[in-house]
Amino acid sequence: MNKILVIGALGQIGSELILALRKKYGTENVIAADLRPDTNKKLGEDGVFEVVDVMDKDELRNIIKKHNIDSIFHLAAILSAVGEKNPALCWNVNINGSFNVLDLGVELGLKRIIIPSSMAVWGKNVEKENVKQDSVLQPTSVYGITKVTGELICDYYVQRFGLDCRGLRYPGIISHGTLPGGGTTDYAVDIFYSAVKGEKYTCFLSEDTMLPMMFMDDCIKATMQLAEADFNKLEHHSGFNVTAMSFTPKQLAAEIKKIIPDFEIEYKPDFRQAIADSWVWSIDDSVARKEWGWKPDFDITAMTAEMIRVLSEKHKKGLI
Ligand code: NAD
Ligand code: AKB
Repeated sequence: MNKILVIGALGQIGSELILALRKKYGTENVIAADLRPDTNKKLGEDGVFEVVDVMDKDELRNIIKKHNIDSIFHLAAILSAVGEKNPALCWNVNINGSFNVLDLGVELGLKRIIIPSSMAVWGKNVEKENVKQDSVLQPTSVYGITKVTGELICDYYVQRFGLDCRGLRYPGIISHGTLPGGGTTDYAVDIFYSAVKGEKYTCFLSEDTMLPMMFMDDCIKATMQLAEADFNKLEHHSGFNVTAMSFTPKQLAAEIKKIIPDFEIEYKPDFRQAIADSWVWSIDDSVARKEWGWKPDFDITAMTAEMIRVLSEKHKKGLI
């Protein structure tokens, strides 16, 4: 990868991935792009930022050519909760956007494309615990349906055109940088903002809703590791299972209370409960461990300590 384009660069994952990529490949070699302008110069200060709608194929082609891009991290997407409220938008962005990226990958002879998938690919008729790499994919959320379709079309481009396309099924990603963009696992980030501010948190999932999760540092590590893996050694391509931990809101609250004993939580499940109930409880990521050496660093205790440490500092400085 010599010249990289990150689409969806202002999002929860993109805003941190771009920093890691610029550190490794050089700021001038990593171009940020998003539908939204970088109004507070979050990413544009040190490097190039382009405004682009991934559904506008001609404009995307112009940007790829203008910067001699050879690799793309395509992170632009509509997540599960926003997707349930606007299925057509979710379909258009997630399916047509990915299709444009893949098609331009073939047309312009790009070296590598990374498109994340999600644990939302699972739904009906699948084991809830330690779900396997090649288990049944029957999601019930529109977001999950777009993610399964995205995986299948990536694999089609690998087989049909020899395009180097890769992806990971992220669990819920927990971070202290950029707020999440409208998913079902967002509670596991929001809860920390309330905790460090001394506020009671109202959780939109019930206390016993078990979901797989991962701290952002591990998410970046996994993404970079897969992106740099030897293509010839990969037996799978578009949807590697990865995970780091699984917990319920009640278990996370208990972990927070170990550091902030006065922390309080109440539960008022909303429409996101049905999405969470359709998902699995834990993931078997042994295939990623075998094919490209995946291993997480953060468990629930280490993640909680780091989230509270960083967000407490931000709160003291009046930044949140
Ligand atoms: P996000 O919602 O935080 O960010 C997505 C970014 O894409 C936003 O900045 C948005 O402005 C941009 N975008 C939306 N529509 C666009 C368009 N038409 N053209 C260009 N840009 C557009 O999402 P994220 O959490 O950073 O997720 C990145 C990827 O990882 C997605 O594919 C998502 O499905 C996947 N994923 C995320 C999580 C998670 O917990 N964050 C978990 C599983 C999978
Ligand atoms: C969401 O909740 O929609 C995302 C995801 C697990 O894909 N965080």
